[in-house]
Amino acid sequence: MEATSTAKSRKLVTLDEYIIQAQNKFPGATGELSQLLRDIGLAAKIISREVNKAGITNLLGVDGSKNVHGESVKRLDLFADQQLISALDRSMITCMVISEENDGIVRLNSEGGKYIVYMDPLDGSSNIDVNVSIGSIFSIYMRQPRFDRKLVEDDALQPGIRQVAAGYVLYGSSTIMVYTTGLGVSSFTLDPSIGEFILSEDNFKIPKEGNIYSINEGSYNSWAEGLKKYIKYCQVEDEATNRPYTARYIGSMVADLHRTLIKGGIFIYPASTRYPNGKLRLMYECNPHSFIIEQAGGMAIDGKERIMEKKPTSIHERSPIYIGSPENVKKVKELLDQYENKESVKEA
Ligand code: FDP
Repeated sequence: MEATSTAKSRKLVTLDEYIIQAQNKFPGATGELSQLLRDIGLAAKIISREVNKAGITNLLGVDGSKNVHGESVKRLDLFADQQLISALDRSMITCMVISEENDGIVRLNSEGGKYIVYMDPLDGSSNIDVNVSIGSIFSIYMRQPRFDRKLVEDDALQPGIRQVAAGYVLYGSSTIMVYTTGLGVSSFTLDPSIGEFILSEDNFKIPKEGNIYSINEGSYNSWAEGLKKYIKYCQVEDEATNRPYTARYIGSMVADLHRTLIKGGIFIYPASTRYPNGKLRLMYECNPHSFIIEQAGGMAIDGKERIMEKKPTSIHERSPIYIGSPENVKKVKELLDQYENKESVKEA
């Protein structure tokens, strides 16, 4: 009896319906951004299907070439890149794509298209072979209104605060799409039996403080002093502040960020000797996640300044990142200011 009435009162909303309902709240909207988000949703379903059967269809493993960063390219990375680019090209709304898999900008057929899309088609790719969660990330900007000349890379160099939408798709125990257009954060779970993303959470909020810290501690020796002090702070026993915190590090940014969004705490990828500017990419890893986390009430900084206010100088640049619950980020910033913002990163 109970179950029947719950089922009746709970209307399932698909991603497409949700996007159209959201668009209807803006009478002047052209529907182009909605179309773009739906295109990404469609590509995500195709990628999800291939990720799930990658072992069987032999899409796993390295294809032999290196991407622009000298990293081995896995076949699934290439597949995801192609799917997303062709989905974006189809509706003639996007003029340019910047992808982790491509050195320069990719001009699409619609030169006059309104949007520029950054993406990491398959983030966490070193986890593909071991069946650990991976994801696709996207970040969308409006093209600046200068249609008088050919598009150049500079047109894409806009700070994160100019993003009009951003999101990720996590291919985990289920496939989840999370996005924001600046009006809160929504998440959708793919129901493979009907091939639809179904709304699972509207207006996501991150806990103000969390007791999980997430960082690759292998490079501890080369961190600056303030960060070392923060990690020690996380490990101290103190009942009143719920310490010691728990350490969790998956090694796929999307998966680590998704957990942080739900459970709170902090994810850090700092500068180190190996990666003096951090490892993660400002435009298609740090900015889109920062937009989502801020929209959920969290914070994201590079140790000194707000990630989304950083002025990019190149499309593939890297940035350190400290992102998560506001109280956790404020605490690490306090220690960074006290110690390493006054000194440079220590040698190992
Ligand atoms: P990957 O190299 O497997 O693609 O930026 C890429 C990324 O994964 C992130 O998803 C992840 O958070 C990070 O690198 C992991 O780096 P470490 O192995 O150095 O911890």
